[in-house]
Amino acid sequence: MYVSDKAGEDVERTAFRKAEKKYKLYYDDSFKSSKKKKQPKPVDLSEVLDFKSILDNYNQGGELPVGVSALQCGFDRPVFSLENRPGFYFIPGALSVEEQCQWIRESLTSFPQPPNRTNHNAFYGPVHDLFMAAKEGKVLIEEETSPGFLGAESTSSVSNGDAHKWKFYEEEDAKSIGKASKSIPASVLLRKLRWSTLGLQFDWSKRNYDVSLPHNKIPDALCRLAKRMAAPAMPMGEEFQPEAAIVNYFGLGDTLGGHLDDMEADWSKPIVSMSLGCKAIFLLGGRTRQDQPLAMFLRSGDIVLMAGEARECFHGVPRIFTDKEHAEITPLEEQFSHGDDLCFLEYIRTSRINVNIRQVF
Ligand SMILES: O=C(O)CCC(=O)C(=O)O
Repeated sequence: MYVSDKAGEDVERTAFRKAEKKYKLYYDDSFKSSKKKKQPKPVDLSEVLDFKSILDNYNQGGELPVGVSALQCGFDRPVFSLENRPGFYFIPGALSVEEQCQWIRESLTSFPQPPNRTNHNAFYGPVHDLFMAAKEGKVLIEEETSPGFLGAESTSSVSNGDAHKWKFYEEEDAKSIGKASKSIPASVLLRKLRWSTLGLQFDWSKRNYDVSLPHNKIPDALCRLAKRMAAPAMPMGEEFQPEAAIVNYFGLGDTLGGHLDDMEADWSKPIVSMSLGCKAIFLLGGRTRQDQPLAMFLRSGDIVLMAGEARECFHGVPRIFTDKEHAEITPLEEQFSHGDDLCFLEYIRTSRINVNIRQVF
């Protein structure tokens, strides 16, 4: 079945869709009948732009590939732009490993905390301390309307705003409650976490910012980072004002379909987008899905800025790599290999996080 999002536009046949299909994760059928672990189908990555090797080559005095320029903007590290995509900037390895670890911790522990909304809100209501609950093996259980329905002591409670309440229970207590109630392990819920929103809350159903929803300001440290990183893409003499951020969580096989980010008032201000965890492929298209997109790798610590004309370009993430060879997260694994950090290691080994920060007005 072909999906059409604009009259006359057959999305399935567009250049953007074809590129998405080219890079998407498919499994090798030859493993279906065998007992061996299923293997991803090999994909030709020869056309994927690699800013890490562009940077290495540039640092050694080598030439830049045709169409790629290094910005002369007095920034403290190389910033690359693309001649045929004005307003798009790539800062390879912008974050140190320590900074990456800090943002991974925040993305899993504090960013999904209410009043920030996540994809789980619609069904479960605001969920507190999900990462901790997953670490402790807790289970989220639905409680009937009448208070005291559940005998066991719950550890925290959530509500989706209607008659149903959900509470985290210790695994042992969950067993005694039995199968009569709906339940879901916190670890499963964590794996199903797809997005959270910071600052002004984005309403996906209306595709708009709902300023009436309760929200906290963007955390100061994230504000400072975004202001610093946005500088190469900012109009002369202006400072980026972070007002909202969307955090995307990707697990094995997850993708982000081609889209535009067009709900902010002033497109001269960039979206500051940071990558954490497993390597991904990013597609940067043109104004329509018919335009041939450019594919590029996004690694942990890379920052992308999209401002001006680039704000009108379709973009998406058709693939994340979770296998040892391609994920390229060894420095993170080393950093997270002790004590309390092991839970982050377990998560990030098969995941990618993207934090994109926006000036809304
Ligand atoms: O995950 C990424 O790098 C891109 C995220 C993105 O395009 C978005 O949230 O609009």
